[in-house]
Amino acid sequence: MKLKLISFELCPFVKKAEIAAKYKNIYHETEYIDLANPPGWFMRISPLKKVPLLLVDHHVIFESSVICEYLDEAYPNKLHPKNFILRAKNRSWIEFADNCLWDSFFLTVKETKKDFYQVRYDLLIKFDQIESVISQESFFNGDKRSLVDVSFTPLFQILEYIEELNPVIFSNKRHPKILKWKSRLLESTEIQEIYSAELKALYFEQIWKRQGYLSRFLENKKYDAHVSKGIY
Ligand SMILES: N[C@@H](CCC(=O)N[C@@H](CS)C(=O)NCC(=O)O)C(=O)O
Repeated sequence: MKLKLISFELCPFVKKAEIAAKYKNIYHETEYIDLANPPGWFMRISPLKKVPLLLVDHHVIFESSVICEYLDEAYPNKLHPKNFILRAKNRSWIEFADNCLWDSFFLTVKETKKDFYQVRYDLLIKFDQIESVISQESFFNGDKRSLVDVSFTPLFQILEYIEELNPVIFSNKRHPKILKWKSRLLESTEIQEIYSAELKALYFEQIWKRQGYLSRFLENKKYDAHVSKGIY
């Protein structure tokens, strides 16, 4: 089977697939596209015109959570638990992680301080719910890494970048278990390899491009001359 991941470097949904492949040691090619100017072949094969796509020989698989599940089912070293109930609950929390990812996107595009803080409020309420269900051990389910851990990792990394600009998201007092879990996930060698210093610089540039409230926390002079405004 030949695997190719159609990717946009900064997309957190793509990162879910990359992380799952990395933890499971799955060899695949990657083709990066420019989402601001997507190529015709991509528009023809992507049903929702979105990344990630996983091409498995001539088959097109879309939706990041489905891609992660395919990789998990088709290759050894399972991340999903065997137990049906636990697996269903994990799927629910993966969906929940995707909802939080949208909040992290909104944090970067909301233009006013009031709107930024409203999204932050919504996200922290979601964090309260996560805090009440995560295990005290290393990973979401306990001592074994799962696709829930994979799905929350890009969210935590993006929020770390946002926190560097405006430290109002993570609180050890309100969410001590999340903070420990986040550190464990982000400190792993595999994750550090994916989130390079160059990628971090690109994230900051993207935040600048979006010209939301958050971009006020960046030194604008270094971007003004060469960065065009836009979402991607
Ligand atoms: N639910 C999708 C979301 C993917 C998604 O929104 N990808 C964004 C980039 S991060 C995209 O391709 N956007 C292109 C567009 O909306 O035109 C998934 O999990 O794969």
